[in-house]
Amino acid sequence: MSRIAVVPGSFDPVTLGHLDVIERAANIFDEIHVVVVHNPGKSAMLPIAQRVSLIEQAVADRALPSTIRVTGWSVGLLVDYCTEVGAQVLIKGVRSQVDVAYETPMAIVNRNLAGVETVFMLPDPAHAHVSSSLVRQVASLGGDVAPYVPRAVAEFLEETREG
Ligand code: COD
Repeated sequence: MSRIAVVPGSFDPVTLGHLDVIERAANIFDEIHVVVVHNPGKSAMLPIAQRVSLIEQAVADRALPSTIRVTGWSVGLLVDYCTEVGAQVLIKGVRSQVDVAYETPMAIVNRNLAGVETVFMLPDPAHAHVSSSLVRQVASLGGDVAPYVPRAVAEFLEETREG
């Protein structure tokens, strides 16, 4: 049986921390679905389709495994997507106890809803301080985000600023 894992997130925008988790997950599971979800608790900078496109570009640029697919999901529960594609596992990167506290109730609810297990993955310490919100803030104030994001995102944010 093919083991499919979903790596969900807002990815607004995708960072080197996200990519690190995606790559590690791809080394373990047969297929990875990176799913861009709207988080109602956050006000989005980029439309979902743009976020999907930037992740696709980053995955291609870094020659990550071809078992990685990228898609958006905005029509219901995340576990509905998992059921639709036959994914048994959700993967969440956890940078700190704060992330664990935030993710744990969702993990339990997702297991109760659909039997989907959540695997917590520790990040590369080099990227553990990186977040999309930090990137958005640095970019909006004119700073250099290149150390924190894939090339495609840095170029996109630069073009957007110039435009
Ligand atoms: N290193 C490692 N991991 C990281 C890093 C980093 N530098 N930065 C972020 N991460 C992890 C986060 O901890 C998270 O696991 C994931 O990457 C995505 O992060 P974000 O910030 O892009 O996305 P979030 O936290 O806004 O995404 C939240 C979800 C949309 C995934 C969440 O709200 C969710 O699962 N929603 C599902 C909706 C649903 O079905 N709800 C009902 C049942 S709970």
